[in-house]
Amino acid sequence: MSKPDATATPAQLRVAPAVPVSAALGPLPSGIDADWTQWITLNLLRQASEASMLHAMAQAGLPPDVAQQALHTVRNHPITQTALAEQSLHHKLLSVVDAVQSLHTAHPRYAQVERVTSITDNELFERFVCANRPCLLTDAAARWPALQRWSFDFFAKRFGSMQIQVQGDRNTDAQFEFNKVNLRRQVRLDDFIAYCRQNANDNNQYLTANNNLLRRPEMAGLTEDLGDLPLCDRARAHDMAHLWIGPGGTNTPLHHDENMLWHTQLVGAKRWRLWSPLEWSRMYNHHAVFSPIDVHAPDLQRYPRFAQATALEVVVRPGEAIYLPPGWWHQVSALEPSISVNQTNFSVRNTFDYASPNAAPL
Ligand SMILES: O=C(O)CCC(=O)C(=O)O
Repeated sequence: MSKPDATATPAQLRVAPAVPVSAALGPLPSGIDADWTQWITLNLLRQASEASMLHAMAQAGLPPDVAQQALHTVRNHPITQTALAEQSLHHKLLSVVDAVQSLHTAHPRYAQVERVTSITDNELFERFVCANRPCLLTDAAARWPALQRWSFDFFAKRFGSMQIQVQGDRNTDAQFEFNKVNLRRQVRLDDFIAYCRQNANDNNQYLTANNNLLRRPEMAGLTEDLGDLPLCDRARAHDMAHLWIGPGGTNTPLHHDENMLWHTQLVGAKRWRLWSPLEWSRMYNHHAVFSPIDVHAPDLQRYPRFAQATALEVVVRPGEAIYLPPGWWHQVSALEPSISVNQTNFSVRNTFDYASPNAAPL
């Protein structure tokens, strides 16, 4: 991507404070290292209250005068001032997004996920893809062989001896989805199936989309049991379908995907909670595709704007599929032991340029 030219001169910029740099800076008090400087800058940019910053610094053992002086120095630094000024453009964009979203939520049926039956490609495209709205397709898998055949018994009997990779020990890590690479565990498929059947309310182990199980040679031909979905290119289902298997009680925490997908339920039911990408300013997306908010017990002291976000909620049952447009935030809970498949093999454009910042901590 080409880079723009620099602005002409400092006089034309006019964002830094009109004080001499030496006066604005002052020395950073001892005890304030690069980590603290970054922490203060990040919190200033996130508009954290001064009181909460001073409190956190006191908790970490910094004397109050050191904390005050560090805050003053970092806030008045020309680099911070420039970042804050540039960030005001981001806030302007957010205010436009908020205005559009407040019009969307004023619709009397905004919070409902529309249920549709036998929808054509064109209808899906015009009513949901272009409008960037989710929907629930009630008869999605009605005629799929997978709906009849794919049961816990089927997987245990036919593929039971396979070693598979699941996410395990999720209960030991509050950020289990974020840290999923560390939580990879190998298990026998029949042992995992037995575990799923026995547990009605457990989030400790879950076979999620990252497993690539449907691409394993042992399961060759299995994706032929998946039938058609509107706007989907069935020939690419083998490469772009992902299996999810888990007990009741699994919790996929709040995140968004970078493309659109169908998620079809084959066994058990799941509750989906959805938030539009236009709720951006209320989702606290500080890292990659994740939000730190636990939607079951949101910390509104820390994430107060989430209280104003409007959720859509729907339960997806066997044979039904949810269409999830790109960028929609979602949290998913299994109400029962569950088997489902998601697919991204759309016959229309389904790759978007997403800058995915990784630097900031949760
Ligand atoms: O079913 C789940 O637990 C999560 C599904 C999901 O996040 C997805 O398909 O993108």
